[in-house]
Amino acid sequence: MKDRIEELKKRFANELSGVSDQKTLEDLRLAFLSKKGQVSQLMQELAKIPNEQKKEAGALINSFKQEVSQKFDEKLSEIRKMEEQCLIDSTESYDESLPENIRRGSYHPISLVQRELEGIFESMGFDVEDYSEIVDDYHCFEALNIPKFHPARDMQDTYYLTTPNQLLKSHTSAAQNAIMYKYGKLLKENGRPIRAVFPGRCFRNEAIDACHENTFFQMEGIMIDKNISISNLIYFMKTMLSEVFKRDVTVRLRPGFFPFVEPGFELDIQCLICGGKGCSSCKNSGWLELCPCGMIHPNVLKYGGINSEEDPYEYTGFAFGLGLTRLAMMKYQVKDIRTFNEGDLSALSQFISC
Ligand code: FA5
Repeated sequence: MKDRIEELKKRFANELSGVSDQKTLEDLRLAFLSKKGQVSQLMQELAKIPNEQKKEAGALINSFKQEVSQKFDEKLSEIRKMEEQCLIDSTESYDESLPENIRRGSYHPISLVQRELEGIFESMGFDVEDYSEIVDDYHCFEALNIPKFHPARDMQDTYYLTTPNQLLKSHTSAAQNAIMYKYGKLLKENGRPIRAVFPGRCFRNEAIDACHENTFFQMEGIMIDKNISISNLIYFMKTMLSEVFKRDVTVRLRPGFFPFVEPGFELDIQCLICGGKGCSSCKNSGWLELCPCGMIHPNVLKYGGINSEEDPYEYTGFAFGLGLTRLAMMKYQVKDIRTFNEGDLSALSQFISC
């Protein structure tokens, strides 16, 4: 048995030295260590030798088996290293000190303004909410105190789906009712004021010009608590504008009619493209409607489950509907709103470093 093992050791060493790939190595392993391999055969022979020799022979077979396994593992890692090195050697080499020439993507200017505004409002304790683009008539109009056939609907003609009662939202105010239901319980039970902004894409069947698109973005905001007044509204609007423009901008507040606020205002910004002289971007008026706002109408608070019929003024709040696309026009001095939807990369990629 001893001689036989010595002879197998030599054979294994000899064959192993000629192996240079994993497939041949696996064949060799099977030849020695599989069920029908040399080591198993030695074990079968062990049964036939005299009992007094079995102990020593068994120990020899075991040590041979361990040696074969160990050498096999060593060879395997050697081959793997070799193969890895071959792969590295065959890979195209490059000089990492060379200047790169990769065309990077960039955020759309409206996304940039949206993200900036979200950060500003978050820092003032507002939650940022998402809302769907397809809504029903109730949320887009009726919950906002605009009953069916109300003339105010004419200002927001939109696109109706073939599915009954479904339409593309014409303004982000369509989310107000859902937000009131989402946070109303916390307001009434824990006294946590509702402070939320909800940006979104809006759609209107609109005659398109330099400052009107049929698809544009708004960012709605609401704040509801006890004793919220117009002063709170003006404070948040002023803070937001000074943070966005990082310079003094001239704004004006004038009365505006929206059925879902009372009183309602139009907050206009002096056109930053022409400095107020009048141009196509501001329809030659020198001003651009940017952020209508007002105190939320008692009916809207009632439909949103905030106030009861008995006490319609228990909670009060303000709402605003910021024209995000127009804000992006003013911030980046983009003269024509259509630039944003044209998909012209040479125009849009200029905002990469903003
Ligand atoms: C509204 O949509 C109201 N929901 C806003 C509001 C919210 C009022 C809360 C009061 C309280 P308006 O239709 O004016 O209002 O649109 C708001 C802003 O969206 C406008 O000032 C303008 O900046 C922008 N906007 C409206 N229509 C377009 C359009 N076709 N293209 C680009 N921007 C538009």
